[in-house]
Amino acid sequence: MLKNYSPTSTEAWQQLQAHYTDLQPQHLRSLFASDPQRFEKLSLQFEEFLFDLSKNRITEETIDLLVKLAEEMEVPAAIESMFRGEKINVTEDRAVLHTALRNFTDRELQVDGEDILKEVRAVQQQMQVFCDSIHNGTLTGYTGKSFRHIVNIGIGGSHLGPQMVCEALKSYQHPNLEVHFISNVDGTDAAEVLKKLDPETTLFIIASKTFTTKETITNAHTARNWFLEHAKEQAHVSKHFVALSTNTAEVEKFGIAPENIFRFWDWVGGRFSLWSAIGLSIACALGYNRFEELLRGAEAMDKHFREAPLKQNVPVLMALLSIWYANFFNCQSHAILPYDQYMRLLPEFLQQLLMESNGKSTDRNGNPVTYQTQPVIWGAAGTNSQHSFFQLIHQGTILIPCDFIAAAVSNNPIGEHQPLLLSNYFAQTEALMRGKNQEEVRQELEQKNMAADELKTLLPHKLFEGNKPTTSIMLRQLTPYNLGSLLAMYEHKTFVQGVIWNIYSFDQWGVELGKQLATSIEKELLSNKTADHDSSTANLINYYKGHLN
Ligand code: G6Q
Repeated sequence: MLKNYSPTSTEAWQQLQAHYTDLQPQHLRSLFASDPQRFEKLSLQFEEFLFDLSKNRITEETIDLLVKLAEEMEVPAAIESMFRGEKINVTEDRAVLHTALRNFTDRELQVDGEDILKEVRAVQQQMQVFCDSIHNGTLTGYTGKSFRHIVNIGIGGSHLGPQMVCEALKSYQHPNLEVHFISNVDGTDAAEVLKKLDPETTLFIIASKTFTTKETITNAHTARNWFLEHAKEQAHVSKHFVALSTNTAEVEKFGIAPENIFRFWDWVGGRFSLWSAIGLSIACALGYNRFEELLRGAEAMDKHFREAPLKQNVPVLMALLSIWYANFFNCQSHAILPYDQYMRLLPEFLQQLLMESNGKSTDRNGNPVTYQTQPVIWGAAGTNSQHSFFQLIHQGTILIPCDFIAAAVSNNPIGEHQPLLLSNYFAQTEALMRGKNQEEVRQELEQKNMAADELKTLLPHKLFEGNKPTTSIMLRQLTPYNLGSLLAMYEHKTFVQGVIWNIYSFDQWGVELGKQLATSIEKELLSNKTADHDSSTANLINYYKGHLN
């Protein structure tokens, strides 16, 4: 079981505090200048990836102390507990085994007396047969036409992962299929997607672990009504609707036949579920073999995470860096900057993964934590983001650690685009690290023959402090396999941060209160009843009711 004590009570924490005081004033420029081996010492390779940590505000001593912190917080034992299927999701009394979904070994893995790997393989087989029959045209719509549109209806963990992966791997997509996503309960989402579809060639995938999520069930009914307006006969529904769920009873109530249900299990958390049946839209879009490559890439990272010593363990080191910035530099945000248009939804996906998992303020004893936990995750694709918010990262008053992610080989090698993209990628981390000092700005302005007065006025605005920490993650090419490894890395990083912060990463009670209130307010909106609210909420509801006609 997971250990349970505050990280602040460890010896390493105290040592890190002292070390921070020494290191904080030092500039990355001088750290590079004083150690020609800095890159070699502070970078790691994993298969086709290069993880360059050297532009972070760290030294080898920082890594040693952070690793000591991980040891004192018993991270290795926690990793084993997760892989072995112990019920580490204590508040929901569940195991956490998304790793079992990409475990291709022939060993057994028992949960509550069942070999879950056998069940996993059975569903994977069902998914493969289904995808193949869509691609080879043996599975058709009610008029005998092949499917051309796949629509995933789901929200949160049943939406963000599949959508992000489908977008990231678009260049591998089956040429005759288009994938669409409906998630928001705002009718606009469904309306805009349905407009583009032909009911005869559209397959709806209703993705919901619980099958009770209001948004998804409402969207599913809207889709079914739209479909029936065209298809007329109820019997045709079974040819166009399938479900991905752990709750077969609710799915059958909705009218989906048992053979059209792709199961998964309560030990798969929503935001960790793209590897399960929830990934059916991915498998349909790419073909099952490529979906399997994604799983195999994740499996390789799982193996590394479980076996590599902490000091060479990529997810562990990535987690420790985040702890270093959140708890010692007091950074309250972290930017994810993929220099890859296909990966532009990665920040959104990681927002849920990290913020829903570790946005907690109660420790495992049930006490309020006394230190910062998850910072805000945000970001957008480069180079677009350079032309919007990079100003603040370079010259603002807050320190924002960034992950810069790029593939060496483009999936769309057109003209000089890739060298141009990557020159920006390299330039930004270099600029953030180096900055531009007085002397450099002065020289630059003098070369432009600027008048002394003007130079004096402009100089302070052109200064760049530099010393901004970045981690560069490079991969050879964006392939299903490599994407699998990258996502698994972030999943494990998330877990390690939670272990060190002594919080439970796999529940999400914080989303419940809003849901409960929405359910009772919905009743109020659909009737003449009024309930007791604060004056703000009451007047907002009145405003809405006053504009109904
Ligand atoms: C993820 C969360 C949450 C969940 C959605 C959808 O970890 O639990 O985002 O995925 O609320 O839930 P259902 O799949 O049950 O519809």
